[in-house]
Amino acid sequence: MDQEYGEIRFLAAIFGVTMLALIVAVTVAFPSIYGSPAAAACYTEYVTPRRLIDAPEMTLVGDALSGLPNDAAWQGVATDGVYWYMLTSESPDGTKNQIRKYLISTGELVGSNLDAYSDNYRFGSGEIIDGRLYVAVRGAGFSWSHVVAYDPSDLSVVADIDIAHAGYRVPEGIAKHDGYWWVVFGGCGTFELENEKKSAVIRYDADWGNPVAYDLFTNLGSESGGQDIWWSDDDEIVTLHHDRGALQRWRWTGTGFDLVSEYAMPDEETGKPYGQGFTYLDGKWYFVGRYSDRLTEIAFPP
Ligand SMILES: [Ca+2]
Repeated sequence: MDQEYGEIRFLAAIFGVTMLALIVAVTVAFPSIYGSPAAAACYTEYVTPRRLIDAPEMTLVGDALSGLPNDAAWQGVATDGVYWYMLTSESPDGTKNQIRKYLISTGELVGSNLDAYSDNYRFGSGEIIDGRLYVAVRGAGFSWSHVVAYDPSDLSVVADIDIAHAGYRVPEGIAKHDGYWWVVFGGCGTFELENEKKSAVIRYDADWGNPVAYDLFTNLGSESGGQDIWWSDDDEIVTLHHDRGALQRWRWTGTGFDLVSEYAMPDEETGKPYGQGFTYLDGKWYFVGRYSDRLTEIAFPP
């Protein structure tokens, strides 16, 4: 009897060691199963939100557009200097993804695509880059992240690009800088771990290959993630954090982003801070007023 147990235990031990070796081998050979190393960190680590203490306040200057149709300014804005392109993922009639084009000089609505993408997905913000309107689009969960390009003249789809990167979700804004695409994501990790709000910037090659993730949450803690991105000056980006109601400047170090400074956003009329997409034109910053149906110029403090 004892000898039999001994053999069973020996075989069990051999089996265990073999399985362990197999798991290690598979993990090393196929790291993408668990996402990039940075993505893996999203799953395991909760970072306590850093408090926004004594941050300088951004200054409300005035509206560039107001009285927009309900929810037309829900997500983001892009511009080519002649037109504003207002992006929304909501509308009172239930249609999800809409683009409205306004002539900046007069504020006149000159074009729209009120069924710009499948209702199964949601627009984030976007920008005019290389003569196209690029919009970040998200699906539910982790596995679906796209960038969709529109022809600015008639707002028709000209390209639809899968940019999914394991562990990261909710692409919210797009920039192009130094020959790379830079997409800010609103979250990584799982909802269950309350890590869903960690934001990151993912860099892609010019052909959208070779994604490299740069987590921003190390500095910010876990809260609602990045809503838009803009490369400013030589080596800085600006991002905005939704529920946090704060704008951040980050300096590119060559290997990541260091937080330079943070600014508190003013409130919309509803009492909630401006916290969605934005754009930059002729030295001025413009933010969508999600709850107040407007586009507003807001300045950095002197
Ligand atoms: Ca934008």
